[in-house]
Amino acid sequence: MLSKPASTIRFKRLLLTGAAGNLGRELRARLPAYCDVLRVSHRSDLGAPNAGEEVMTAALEDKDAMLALLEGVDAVVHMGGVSTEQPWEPILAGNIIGAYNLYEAARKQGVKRIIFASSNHVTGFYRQDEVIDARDPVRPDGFYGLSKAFGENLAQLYFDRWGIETVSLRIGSSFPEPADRRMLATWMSFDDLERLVVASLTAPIVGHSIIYGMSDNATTWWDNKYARHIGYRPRDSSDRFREAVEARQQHIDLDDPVARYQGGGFVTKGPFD
Ligand code: 15L
Repeated sequence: MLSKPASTIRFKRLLLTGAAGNLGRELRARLPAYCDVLRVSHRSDLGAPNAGEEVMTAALEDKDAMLALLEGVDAVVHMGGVSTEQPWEPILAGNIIGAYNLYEAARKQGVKRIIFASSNHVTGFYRQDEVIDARDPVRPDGFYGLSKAFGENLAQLYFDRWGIETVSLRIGSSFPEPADRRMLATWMSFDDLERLVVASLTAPIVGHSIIYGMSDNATTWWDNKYARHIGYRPRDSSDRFREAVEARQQHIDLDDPVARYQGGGFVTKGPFD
């Protein structure tokens, strides 16, 4: 939790989807500092609301439930959906149909800004010796990355046609600590996640912007030069973990695609049949 909120701007009602997921749980604890009411949702029951919360159960593939979920909210932080490589069917339901239902509900309910949890796996088949930016062509490393690329394109369409703004966050690896040498480049602390989400919610004008979600790491594969208008300033860095991580993982086998590509382990996951 930040000792001082990242912004003094307050929303009346924010919606957080996927509130029981790994990052959803972090943001559930942090977003009340920025709104009068935080509406939290998940496909399964979240239990009783905390102070300042409204709890709603909604599966992303349930169109009617999604329409009700978006009623009366100022902005959405969309963390819901499938967040790992999985068989096609759950990805289709959560990330393709679910994303469509979310944007349709936003259009019908007049919601004007969505913060979309995209992923670095949209570009996971770039190599670890390449530095890319948000305008390089997508190279998904699986069906999960492909579904996130769909979500980003959907966001672009809903901005161009209906003026609904989105910041697509190509989140790297947001965990308490970087687990391996790949994550020295991809890691984002939970405090920086909060800074990134709040900057994306409060930047005056974003259209459809894409930004990689990472801390201020010395090693980096991503250049956020097209997202400076968002005003995200990471304050953490994976560097303080480097010694311990390198001691644990001295040798890297470059014949292994997991070590060669930015998507790491995702590039060899599946198929699942
Ligand atoms: C993701 O998109 C996943 O949601 C997360 O669990 C991590 O695996 C992360 O990417 C990563 O690339 O480390």
